[in-house]
Amino acid sequence: MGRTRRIDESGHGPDKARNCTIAAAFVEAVHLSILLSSARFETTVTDPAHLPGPDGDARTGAGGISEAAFVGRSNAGKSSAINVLCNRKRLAFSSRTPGRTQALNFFALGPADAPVAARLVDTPGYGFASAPLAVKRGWDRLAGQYLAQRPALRGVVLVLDIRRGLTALDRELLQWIAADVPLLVLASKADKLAHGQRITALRELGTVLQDAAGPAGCSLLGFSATRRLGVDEARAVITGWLTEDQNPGGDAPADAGKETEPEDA
Ligand SMILES: Nc1nc2c(ncn2[C@@H]2O[C@H](COP(=O)(O)OP(=O)(O)OP(=O)(O)O)[C@@H](O)[C@H]2O)c(=O)[nH]1
Ligand SMILES: [Mg+2]
Repeated sequence: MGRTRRIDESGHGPDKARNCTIAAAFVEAVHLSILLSSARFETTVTDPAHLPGPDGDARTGAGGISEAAFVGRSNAGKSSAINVLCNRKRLAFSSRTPGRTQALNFFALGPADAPVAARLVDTPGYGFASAPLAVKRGWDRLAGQYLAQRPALRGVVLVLDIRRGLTALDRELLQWIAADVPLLVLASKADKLAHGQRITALRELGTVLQDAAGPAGCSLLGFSATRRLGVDEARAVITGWLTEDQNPGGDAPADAGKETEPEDA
């Protein structure tokens, strides 16, 4: 049973120590954005046999290159989220045409002149009505297999439209994710809702996710690529996943992707 942690959209602490908190948060945000800002396109994969390596230990992935995958319904905002998190305009292609991303797109992280330090993976959106059956089967074969069997996978970012909530297809998607892989849910397009509606939607989602998320835990964030809501908090969680192996018990947030205490604004 997953426990859901909601992170305050503002990311700021109590007013008393406000200046200090903002300064510390700023330094932390800059630090965390460095790894993601180094993102560059690495490869497109349409056949699971061609996934990039090296993958470290075949069973545990230890010693391999850590990966974080972005999943969600078509048009939910996955590619837009990758772009804003990496502080880039067109790293991953966002589109008004549903189903635009029909492959796994790998983005390498870390210094360009050094071996790849970590990866982000943009997956094909699911659930667009006009998809032929062959495309739907192709999703299972490619993204489904990748999610279920990739030892390098350190975390999954589920992007959903805050106005739709967790749909039946999102629930199906959650079944593909291995039990020990943590989840970050970005309730995206939060700019489309007024503040009060946003809080209500997040509260409802938090409740639903407590039952739906796996045992590795789940974090929930209100998110907007256009208004840059939740960006620093999402970076902290994802960078924590990707740097965990290099820095056990170090800078990464100890509770990233795990915790509890729903908090309301
Ligand atoms: N208002 C608003 N629009 C957004 C946001 N994020 C994405 N969009 C828009 O939603 C549409 C789809 O965004 P994408 O990032 O391409 O979505 P996707 O999930 O990658 O879609 P597929 O690749 O087809 O699965 C685009 O027109 C984006 O500009 C957001 O936070 N707010
Ligand atoms: Mg896309």
